[in-house]
Amino acid sequence: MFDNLSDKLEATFKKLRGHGKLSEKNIKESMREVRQALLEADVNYKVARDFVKAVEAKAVGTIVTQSIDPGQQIIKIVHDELVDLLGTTVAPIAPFDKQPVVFMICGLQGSGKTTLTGKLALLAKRKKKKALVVAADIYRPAAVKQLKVLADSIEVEHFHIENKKPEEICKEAVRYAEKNFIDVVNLYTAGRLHIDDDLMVELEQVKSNCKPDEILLVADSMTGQDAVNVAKEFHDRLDITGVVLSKLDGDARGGAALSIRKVTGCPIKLASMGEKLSDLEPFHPDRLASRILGMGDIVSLVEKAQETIDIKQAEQMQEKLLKAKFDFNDYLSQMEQLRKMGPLDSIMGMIPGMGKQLKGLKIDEREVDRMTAIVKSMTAHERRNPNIIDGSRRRRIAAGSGNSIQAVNQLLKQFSMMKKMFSNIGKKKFKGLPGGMMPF
Ligand SMILES: Nc1nc2c(ncn2[C@@H]2O[C@H](COP(=O)(O)OP(=O)(O)OP(=O)(O)O)[C@@H](O)[C@H]2O)c(=O)[nH]1
Ligand SMILES: [Mg+2]
Repeated sequence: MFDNLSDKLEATFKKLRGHGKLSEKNIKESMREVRQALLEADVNYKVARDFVKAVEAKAVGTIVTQSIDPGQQIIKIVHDELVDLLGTTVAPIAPFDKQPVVFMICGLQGSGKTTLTGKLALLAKRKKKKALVVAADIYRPAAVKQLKVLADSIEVEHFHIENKKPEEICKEAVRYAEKNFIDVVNLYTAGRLHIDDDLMVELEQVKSNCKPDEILLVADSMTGQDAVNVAKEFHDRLDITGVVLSKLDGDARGGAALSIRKVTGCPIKLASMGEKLSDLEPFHPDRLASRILGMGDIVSLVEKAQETIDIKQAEQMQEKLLKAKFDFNDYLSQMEQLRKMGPLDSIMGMIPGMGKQLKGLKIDEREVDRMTAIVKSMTAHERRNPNIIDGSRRRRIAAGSGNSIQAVNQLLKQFSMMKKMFSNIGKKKFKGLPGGMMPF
């Protein structure tokens, strides 16, 4: 999903990481690239322009503050703006709390209306509600049949009347639902290839006859800005209550998703993520933003790091690590910093590029406790000069910390290996780690 956009943004942020600090110049350059990436993803040009302006203003504002890493700082700002663009919070659909709740489903031909009608019916069914699907497309008998097959497959009641107008079919359907204790009515309306006045008049009549609780427009996210224009016109005529983005599982470029709310002012409520009827999700602006940025939970990591890590100290630590000058005192303070941030394995999973490698790997906190105890049994002199720790010192440390000599040996071995590793690794490799965290 949105792969091209993700790649472009990632390349921009990577470049920024190469700079030591944010400056107006490198922010401007990056923002030009971000704007280009958005336009290539078919985002509405005004939306792209305003977006970049907002990010730039915020980024310039952070120049003066000490940043953890310029790339990450910008990612955080871009992420927040993306969330804002996509709607900030989840916009829920009408609850199934009265008899009947009426959903009107509209959209152009092929947008995914039939599929969504089935998905909503299945959702209701799973919540132990009685659902009804109503075929109000009188132009194509095949459409009525298709919906009937779908309804049968999930054992949901199907409603249609021959030789009646769509607005009459819908009105009858709601009346039927009221009499038969049906909880959720899904009105499937006809689509057109293009928006035309006849269609809009028909839909307006359905609306006025049925007073739907929700008028959902299905917008095909593969069609980019066309979907946005369609949504705008539907909204102008029908005052739709929500957009459903369909085919978000495909290789959509992102334009529709990123522009539609800003341009129409109408919330995206649901995301249709596949052809299967169970592939329906509430639309989460924050999750989509994270996915676009391909950064896993980097945002929460930066937030956590900002809250808990002493930046200056972390930077000094990074220096020491890379010069392989760190000792057991540094080791202890790193452990403390990490601990402040929460469970270690969740932290590791949040580090970009580490998530995948460490999937399934659990860091044993007891192991960390043990190592900490061993270090604490060392004298100050030993901590600063690990190479003086000979056999008798090892025995003393083991006894003092309640561990075996093997455990002490193991820690010392790991420590010296880590030191060696750091002296071999160029500074570049660990630029991305927030606050010079120890990558174990
Ligand atoms: N991958 C994917 N395919 C979808 C999704 N939603 C719908 N489709 C497919 O898109 C095609 C059109 O979907 P329909 O639900 O028939 O669309 P419609 O708006 O009812 O189309 P018409 O009745 O022809 O106007 C079908 O092949 C669906 O299987 C989705 O979220 N993901
Ligand atoms: Mg259909």
